[in-house]
Amino acid sequence: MSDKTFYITTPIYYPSGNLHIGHTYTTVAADTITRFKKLKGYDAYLLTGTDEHGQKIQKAAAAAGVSPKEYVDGVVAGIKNLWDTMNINYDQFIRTTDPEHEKTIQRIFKKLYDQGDIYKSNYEGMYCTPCESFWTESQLVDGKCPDCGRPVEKASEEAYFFKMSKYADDLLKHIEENPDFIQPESRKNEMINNFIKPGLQDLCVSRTSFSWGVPVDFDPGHVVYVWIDALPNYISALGYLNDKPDLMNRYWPADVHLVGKDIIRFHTIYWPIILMALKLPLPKKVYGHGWILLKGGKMSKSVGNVVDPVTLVDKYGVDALRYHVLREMNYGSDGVYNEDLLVSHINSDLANDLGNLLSRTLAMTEKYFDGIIPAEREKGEFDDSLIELAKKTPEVVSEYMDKLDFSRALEEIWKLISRSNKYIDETQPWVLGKDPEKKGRLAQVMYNLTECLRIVTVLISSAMPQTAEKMAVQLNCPSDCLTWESIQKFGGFPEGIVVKRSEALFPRIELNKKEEATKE
Ligand code: ME8
Repeated sequence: MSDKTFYITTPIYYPSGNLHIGHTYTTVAADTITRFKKLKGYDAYLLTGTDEHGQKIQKAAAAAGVSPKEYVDGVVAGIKNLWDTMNINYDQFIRTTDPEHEKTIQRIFKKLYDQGDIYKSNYEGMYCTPCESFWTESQLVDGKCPDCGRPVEKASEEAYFFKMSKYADDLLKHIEENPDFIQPESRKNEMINNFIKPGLQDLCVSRTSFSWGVPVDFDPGHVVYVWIDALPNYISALGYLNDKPDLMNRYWPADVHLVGKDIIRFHTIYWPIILMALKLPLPKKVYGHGWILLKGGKMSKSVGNVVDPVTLVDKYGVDALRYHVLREMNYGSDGVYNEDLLVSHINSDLANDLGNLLSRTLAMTEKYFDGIIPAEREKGEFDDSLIELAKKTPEVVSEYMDKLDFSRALEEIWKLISRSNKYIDETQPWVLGKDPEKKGRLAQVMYNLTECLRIVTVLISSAMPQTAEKMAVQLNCPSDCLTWESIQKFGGFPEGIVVKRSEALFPRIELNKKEEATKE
């Protein structure tokens, strides 16, 4: 096993309804970087999962007439299917209802209580009696309960609190001394100026008004509340405070917590403070990506304006959707989802640029050389600039991948694809093919193109694993020519290989097919 480790996590999602294209983006991005790190020889570990406790779930289950556990089991099965559909190669799926997680949470709670970081007090808020829910002033809609619209009244309940303020100075110091800790940079300034510097409130970490949660074992009636149950999933999954801490020793601290900007505050303030209290090292980076927006604003389960990834995969295929979300979301900014953009990515980038490059190259190799490029080759004009680009692309892609700038990484791969297509126009193999004297030159042209396709296959394999597999089959490339090391030099496509052209990688989407998808 490699001694270079890489541990990355996604948020654990609420199983309060089916997940949408926004959750899909985060998880596809995490899967892509994990696959890329594995390609580069890292022992990479991807954790995802579900955040299953809380009043909302308890109520949804009651409304459905089932127990909370039955309710979440059903939703979680659907989420696991979604990740299979999206080709997500996670190493572990953690559920906050896993008994091991629950035990760890109880141990963490007790430890923090014993050392004086958690204390008992009263939680005050606005209470809706029919819904049995506490709300903060800011959550109210027109001064009424945001769930049912009925009046609320001031109330208080006994609760435990976590001493956040005690660690504020240490946190600020850590953030300032570790410029990579919060990414992108703009989010760092927001956290410091809007939240840490104005002063941190102690955090309410238990409730008595509902029961669907991890019980506080030394104080029956209290359940652990939200973030202190959810955030430690990143270490409970590794066996923290249980008798098998091997994964913890191997992978902690995490290299990246990948989250959306909606929860960056919890990951860069609450979570590091919990870790400081536990005397554990902090994650190396928390990366808060932007939102996928629909025309009307952020997609959300509660607003109901969601885009179902499974429908899109059925229509367009998994890699088209993976490519689209990764390409569309620029580093740190929001991206807009619409089906026209997805279709235009498929038709132009995938079918025209990539698909045509493969099919034209293989068709010509078959036509002129029965599928085997001869070893007698003659160098010529245009070769050098293509080869130069092919040689430097892997490193440039790697730099963007490490920054988690997937859009730019793909853009760099597509520069090589476009350059290869241009090389076909420049060298005009169909003209060379007519002249028996030019056989050697034609062989070199086909070799260079096939070699670029091999490099592209390796480079896209993390973002689009299924397409890379199909390309490898058509190129008939043995697996030792599909490694990261093998694309560090130009000329690794083996001699004597018979290429095998088959169906198009991405059939063009005709307008009427797209309209059918939109109608649903
Ligand atoms: O917040 N665009 O769960 P959640 C991009 N359980 N990403 C989006 C998105 C959108 N429109 N909508 C959701 C929770 N996401 C907690 C997390 S972690 C210890 C606990 C993604 O189901 C994005 O990653 O609401 C966001 O942070 C996450 O889903 C929120 O998922």
